[in-house]
Amino acid sequence: MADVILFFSKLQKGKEDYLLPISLLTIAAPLVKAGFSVKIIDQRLEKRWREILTEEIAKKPFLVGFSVMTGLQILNALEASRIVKEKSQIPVVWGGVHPSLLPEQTLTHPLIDIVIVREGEETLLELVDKLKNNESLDNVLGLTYKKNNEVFCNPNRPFIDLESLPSIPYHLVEVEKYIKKITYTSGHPGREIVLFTSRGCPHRCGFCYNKEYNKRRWRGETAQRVIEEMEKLIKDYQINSFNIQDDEFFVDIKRAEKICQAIIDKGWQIELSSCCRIDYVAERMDDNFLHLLEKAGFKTLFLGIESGSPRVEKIICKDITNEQVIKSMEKMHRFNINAKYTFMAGFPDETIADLYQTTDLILKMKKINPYVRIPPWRVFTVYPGIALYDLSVEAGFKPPRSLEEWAEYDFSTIKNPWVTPRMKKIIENVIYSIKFLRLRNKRLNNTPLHLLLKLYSALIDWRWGKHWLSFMPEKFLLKFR
Ligand code: B12
Ligand code: SF4
Repeated sequence: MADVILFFSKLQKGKEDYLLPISLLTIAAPLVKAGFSVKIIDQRLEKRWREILTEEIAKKPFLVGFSVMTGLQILNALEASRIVKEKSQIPVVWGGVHPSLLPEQTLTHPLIDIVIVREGEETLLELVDKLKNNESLDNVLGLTYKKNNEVFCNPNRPFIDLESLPSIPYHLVEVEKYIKKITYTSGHPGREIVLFTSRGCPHRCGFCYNKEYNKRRWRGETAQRVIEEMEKLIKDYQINSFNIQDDEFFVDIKRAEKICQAIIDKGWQIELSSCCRIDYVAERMDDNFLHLLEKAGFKTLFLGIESGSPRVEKIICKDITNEQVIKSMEKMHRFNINAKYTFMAGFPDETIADLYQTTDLILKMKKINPYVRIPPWRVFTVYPGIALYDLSVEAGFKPPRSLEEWAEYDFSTIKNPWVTPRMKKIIENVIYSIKFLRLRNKRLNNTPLHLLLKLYSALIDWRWGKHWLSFMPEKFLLKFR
């Protein structure tokens, strides 16, 4: 029997891209170290999850914990929580980004007993101890809970010293199922896994959870700890590609340098990818540093630009300039690291003129590097706790009032009330046509389609240059061809 059940619910309706449930593995680590047994159920992989959950509940664990992000994951976690509640008196505990940012609203739901706010490792261990010994929860930092139908919010727990955490108990899951055989890092065959080396971010982008969730505090593991973790994964699971999912890996440049140097010294032939800020490349990374990244195996860096309009950059507090974008591009162009420049649209107060400033910036970037990689734009979504939340409400966003409403919240379509039908068309047409800008890809040079695509790509360039993006009749012709 397991003392604690931890449940990772599905994020999407159909088939989904799944990564290791690190949130659950990391909170399981102190429990395992303290001698508690833990069972992880990943709904994404387990067709029989209902039966497994029911069997486990019958063994009377101390609690069942759920890791929850905003969106559909809530609905799936509610369905599983209902099974626990219908079949037992076992406490249902929710943790993760969504309940941490809205603990009281989350607890008004009758299926949830306890919310663990922010980092869960120490709080969960203390909670399990208290439940085991039938003690009061009054002094457990980081807990919000119900007692006699009244909600109590204990003070927050200070951020954890990452060095104090026990190593991740990978044996609790079937790691092989989470190893990507086509890597995200380079798109080539390999054995890739996710890796976290730090938490938080000191910056203040208005669309990001970080400012509220991590209070602009960045905490990094030491280079030595990171290398030990990688070594273990290489040895135990023959990993040769690491998809680093830190909020911002490069905050401590010296640490990043040490990690890269150690990889080179060890002679590992591995690939790496992560996010990185534009201003870091422009202002803090010299050619020696970029060369070191290349040598260590960095194949892809995701560089967030979001908008080409200085006015929008100000609204979203991105704190970068178009000059830094161009400067970082010129630098990256000299190295064999795939830079992917990401954009967003649909911010409150963004205008059509702002959107066209962004397309102009992209055209300028294409002049420097015709093969510049720009993934389809993302649409701004209002998440709990983000700095742009109040401005979004002022602009007409109706805040969901319950877990069910947050669950139905849809990030895949352009629904922000301030986005006019014309802006929506432009955004959709940019997202559609950016594929053709991207088709200027070296790999297509010798294909029979090449000439046709080159012609269409030139038409797209011309449209972008003329700001004629609200009407694209050929989109329908191509759709029905
Ligand atoms: C990997 C990842 C994904 C993966 C899924 C995760 C997986 N395992 O498969 C994929 C790629 C599928 C994904 C998708 C999306 N993601 Co995502 N994702 C992340 C990312 C980069 C890492 C998550 C992670 O594992 N962190 C590491 C662990 C250690 O941290 P943690 O999850 O916060 O867990 C700690 C605490 O929260 C707590 N905790 C967590 N769970 C539990 C459970 C219990 C019981 C307890 C006690 C404690 C606890 O303890 C943990 C350790 O301290 C985060 C950003 C980040 N760096 O964290 C964004 C992030 C979570 N994602 C985010 C978003 C917005 C999305 C998308 C909506 C994006 C989109 N537009 O499509 C989608 C869809 C999500 C959905 N709801 O359907 C937002 C969340 C915003 C929100 N309010 O929920 C984040 C914060 C990114 C951001 N900067 O805004 N994501
Ligand atoms: S978007 Fe990136 S840089 Fe901005 S606050 Fe979030 S993690 Fe930091």
